[in-house]
Amino acid sequence: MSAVTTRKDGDVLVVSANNPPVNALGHAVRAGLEAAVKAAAADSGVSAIVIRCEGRTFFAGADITEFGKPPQAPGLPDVCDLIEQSSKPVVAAIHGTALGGGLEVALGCHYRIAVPTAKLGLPEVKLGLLPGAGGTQRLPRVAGVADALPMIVFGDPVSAKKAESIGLVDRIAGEDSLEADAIAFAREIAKKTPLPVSSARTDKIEAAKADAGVFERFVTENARKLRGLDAPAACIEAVRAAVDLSYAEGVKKEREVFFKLLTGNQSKALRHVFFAERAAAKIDGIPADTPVLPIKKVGMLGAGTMGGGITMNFLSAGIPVTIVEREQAALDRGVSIIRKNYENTAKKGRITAEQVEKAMSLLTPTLDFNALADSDLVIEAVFENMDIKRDVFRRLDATIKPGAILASNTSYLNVDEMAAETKRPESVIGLHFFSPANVMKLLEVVRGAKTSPAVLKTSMELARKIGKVAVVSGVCPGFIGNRMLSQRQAQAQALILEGAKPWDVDRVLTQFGFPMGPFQMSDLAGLDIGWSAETSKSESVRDVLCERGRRGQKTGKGFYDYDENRKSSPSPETEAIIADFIAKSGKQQRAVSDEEILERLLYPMVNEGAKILEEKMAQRASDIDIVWLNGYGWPAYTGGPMFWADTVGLDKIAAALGKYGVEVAPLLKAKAEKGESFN
Ligand code: 3H9
Repeated sequence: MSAVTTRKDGDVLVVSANNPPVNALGHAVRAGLEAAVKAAAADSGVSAIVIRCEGRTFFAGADITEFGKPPQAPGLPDVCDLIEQSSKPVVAAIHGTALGGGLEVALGCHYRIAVPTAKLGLPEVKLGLLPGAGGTQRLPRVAGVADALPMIVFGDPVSAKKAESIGLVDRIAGEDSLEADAIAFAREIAKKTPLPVSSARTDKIEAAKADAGVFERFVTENARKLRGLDAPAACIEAVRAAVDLSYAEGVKKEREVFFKLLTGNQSKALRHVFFAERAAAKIDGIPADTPVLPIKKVGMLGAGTMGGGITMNFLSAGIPVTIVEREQAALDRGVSIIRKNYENTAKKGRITAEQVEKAMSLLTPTLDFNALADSDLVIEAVFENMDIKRDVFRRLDATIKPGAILASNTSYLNVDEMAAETKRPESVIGLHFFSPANVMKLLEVVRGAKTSPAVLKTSMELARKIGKVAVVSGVCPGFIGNRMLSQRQAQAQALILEGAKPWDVDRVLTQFGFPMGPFQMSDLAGLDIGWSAETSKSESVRDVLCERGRRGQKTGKGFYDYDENRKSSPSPETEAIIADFIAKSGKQQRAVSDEEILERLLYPMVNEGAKILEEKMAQRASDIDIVWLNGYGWPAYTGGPMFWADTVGLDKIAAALGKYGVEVAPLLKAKAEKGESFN
């Protein structure tokens, strides 16, 4: 079937695109649109044109898979221009999501009609790009600079209603009568002259010219969000050109910047992330017809910080949860924290009071373990200790109905050992949520040796339902994320014992793009997690810090000193403690360069990632990237550790690891020697 077909409804030519799944504007679609508009021009029986899409959505953008390949005419900017130059009015009929190039096509049209549930946006910035088919020039002219700026710079879509209020949509159609309403609309405006041509409009540009501070204000207000990124700054620049320059000059500028961004590393990385996220949802080695088990009731064992956070994910998705604790006080505390979290979100206006009550009404707190019996899935979040976990799995196996999934939220321990305590190891899986579990996007789905395909597939589907980005991991200590983190932690400790200062280590990582470094992270989490005053023997810097009451932000001091506003400053006491350790070891403090800090923190992680791949603990290198991007704040514009390693060069990394005395993983070594990459 061809990507674009036409039919006549009286004097209206209805142009329909059909390019599943999202009607991306690939070459065949562009060529089809061009041919249809040209045919309409030549046909005296046509007085207006409707452009619409089959399937679930209006054009969701340019075809991202074509980027980086030789361009094939007609280009999207030319198609948009051709539509705009049509002497017969063109109406865009929008349903689903009109995104990127899709919205640019709609902006090239003279009129736009949308169903109430439609969303319209220019998300190119999320791919490290800017709209490259006139979007940065037409949207400000149609919707005004103040509304166009955030749409282009942040890339979030707006609703049809909002679009109507800013002049981006001319009319709202019936949800189920878009095509008919669009044809009626086209007939109505067919004789109206002159045609509204987006690129020729000046009214809203004049208004922006009168408000000289609009760009400066926007930059100042959003400085933090834009840190480190190339594309948002380029977007602002392009919109500024829409105000300062003619349309033709503005478009020239847009195109120039688009190609610069397209070939830059940030966009390559962000496009990698786009496809990596989608690849992560796919499970290797299970039959396509594997069933998904119904999960209508969840049981949660443990109402602590993790248990409560995990519970909220299900409540928010409308799935009832029975939560079990051993003591009433702990249960009450857990439930009240859940409520408080919801109420805080409501205070910020992100959910309504009714939604708070709806979520809470789905929660059944109890001290009775047997109340979990009819759950479809039980997740345990009890203390991280194998003996305790083993015991819990024995009890779960004896209590929970057959066929139900038994999951552990362990962040480190062997899921197969837990499964071995049950008579249904095929139903046992690891669901490793990250703290705070109601906020963090990542879920490591740990596939045990005997986990059944149905249990695995169900867990992945469930993750999507509760808004998580799930990655399949094999069973190994720390799974994918924490296993790599421990390499970084070990190097961070080693670095400060050679002379690097904790604040230098943190600074190098934040400059790289992490939200915080390892020592800031320790101070935030509390240095005394897993430390005990009774057994502490001043054996590590951490021991001594804790012994001296420096237990992190909560005590006003840790690696850093904190003022009453929790603002940190380097601590002379910490520095002295570290110097003491170095002196006792008989070594000399030395100056450690920023370059060495960065290489020693990140290269061993890549090395561990290579081992994880080799052992098949991760399905693909890009899954490792997704773990680090969503669970640990690795900056997306570098693509994640494995993609980043490719851009650095595996030979360079292997050589540096050798220099620092780290044994190079065989897979990394082999790839480096052959000049290969991970992705
Ligand atoms: C652009 O437009 C540049 C222009 O300004 C200038 C040009 C000169 N291309 O996300 P899903 C695939 S840049 C190719 O799971 P959902 C996707 O990989 C573009 N493929 O569905 C997946 O494949 P698979 C600006 C695409 O329902 C499948 O479709 N536009 C594209 O959860 C289903 O996707 C954007 O950035 C594409 N543009 O969400 C919008 N889009 O099944 C990007 C999707 O093999 N797209 N695929 O894994 C989206 O945000 C979501 O896909 C959407 C649907 C919200 C539309």
